[in-house]
Formats: sequence, C-alpha cells, structure tokens
Amino acid sequence: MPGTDRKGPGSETGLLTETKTRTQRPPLYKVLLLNDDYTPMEFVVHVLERFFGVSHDHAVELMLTVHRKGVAVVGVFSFEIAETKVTQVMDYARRHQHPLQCTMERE
Ligand code: TYC
Repeated sequence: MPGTDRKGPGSETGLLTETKTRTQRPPLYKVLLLNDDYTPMEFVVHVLERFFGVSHDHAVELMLTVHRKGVAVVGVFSFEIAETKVTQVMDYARRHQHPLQCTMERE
C-alpha cells in the first residue's frame, strides 16, 4: 500500500529507545476503628497505645473521634502489617469480651 511504510514509529534512523521507569509503591491500607455503645473508653485508649504506639493524649483524641464520628483511621500500613493490627485488636477485644470492631480498607 502506498505510504504505509513511511515514518512509522521506529522507522527513523538513529532510533531512540525510551525506557519508562515506574517506581512501584506497594498499596497502603487504612486501619479503621469503629464505635459501639459498650466498649469502655479506657479500653479503647489502651488498645490504641498498645497496638498503634501512640501517646496517651493522641490515643484519647483518636478514641473521642471514633466515639463522636463513628469511625476513624488509626493508622496506615502495608497489607501484612494492617492485617496483623486488625487481628491483634479483634483478638484482644474478644478476649476481654468487648464488641470493639477494627477493619481495614485499601487507601
Ligand atoms: N462509645 C463508647 C462508649 O461510650 C466508647 C468507644 C469509643 C467505643 C471508640 C469504641 O472504637 C470505639 N463507651
């Protein structure tokens, strides 16, 4: 066919090879704490200090945000770490017979 072999991509002399570099970042997951009517406030504060390494004042602040708004992000982690936090919190709450719920979602 006339014209089909002219100036297509790569037809020039001295061909330039462009390598696209993409930095792969692992997906991050938000760990969410949910409010309920029964789990004592001090227990939630303790959970936040123990499993999320936050100061007492920050733990109180986070707990009150969950209490008032129903939910709050308490940390952002890789999938494996987020999953471990959720399991730790759920196991700990269950062992203490509190209905506290903790979940994760992709950021
Ligand atoms: N709403 C609870 C209460 O009044 C306290 C609470 C806060 C429970 C945060 C769960 O994730 C939670 N005792």
